[in-house]
Amino acid sequence: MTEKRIPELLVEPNKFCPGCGHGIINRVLAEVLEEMDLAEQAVGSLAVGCACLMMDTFGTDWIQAPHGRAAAVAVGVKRVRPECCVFTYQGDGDSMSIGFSETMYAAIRNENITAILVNNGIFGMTGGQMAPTSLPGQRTTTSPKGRDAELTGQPLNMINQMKQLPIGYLARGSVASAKDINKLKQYIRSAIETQMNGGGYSMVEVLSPCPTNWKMNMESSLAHIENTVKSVFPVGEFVKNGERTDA
Ligand SMILES: Cc1ncc(C[n+]2csc(CCOP(=O)(O)OP(=O)(O)O)c2C)c(N)n1
Ligand code: SF4
Repeated sequence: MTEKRIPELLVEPNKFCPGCGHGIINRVLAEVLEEMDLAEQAVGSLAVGCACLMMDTFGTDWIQAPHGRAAAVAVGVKRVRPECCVFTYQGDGDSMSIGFSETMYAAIRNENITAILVNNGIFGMTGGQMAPTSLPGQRTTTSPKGRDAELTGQPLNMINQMKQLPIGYLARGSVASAKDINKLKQYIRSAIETQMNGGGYSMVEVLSPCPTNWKMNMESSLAHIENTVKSVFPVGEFVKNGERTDA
């Protein structure tokens, strides 16, 4: 068996907690950008959260946006540098809570950017507070008795919010297994191909573990995604080449 080469874009070991899904997603994204020969043309837009730890270790060009505003900043970059491969990389607290409006309006306007939204069901960096995606009954530091959906609403499903829009590509993947990681790579590749072909807005949501704040080990956090999280947030492709796959 030949050893797999570490992508050159991963210039230093990542700084995420052991078992964090961000490290896997970083690796997949780096592989896709290198295989598509886009490493030099890629510009990432980051705002807040653990995602920002990749700024030092992932060797693309980066632009730092205010909390929630990564999509708005990415749109600005893409409009003035259309030859670049412009992507956002954000957690769910950042992109779906404070940045809900910016995330949605980039999709509503069918902006030609790629959004990678990491759904770990929690605000990771700030200590495990409830996120829009926290599951009913999920214990977090701000819902210690479990999320009460009567009081706080049901988890936000961004795919459902976006799939009726005239956009290019929409998928939800996961890092729960090797099979899922391979599919995730195809989804991210399809999203970036959509952008580079001028096909409009593309978004890939990724179900990802936060073992530190979920207070689980890596194995049980991956089993939790497989057995519980996926039943609320189904994985698959929902829009491809501008057409809904479930219509
Ligand atoms: C204006 C502003 N308000 C609050 C914060 C604090 N803050 C930092 S990261 C974060 C949320 C991160 O959660 P998420 O986007 O889910 O990413 P994760 O860390 O889980 O990957 C918040 C609220 C901030 N940096 N700036
Ligand atoms: S706090 Fe959670 S999301 Fe942040 S690096 Fe650690 S495991 Fe990952």
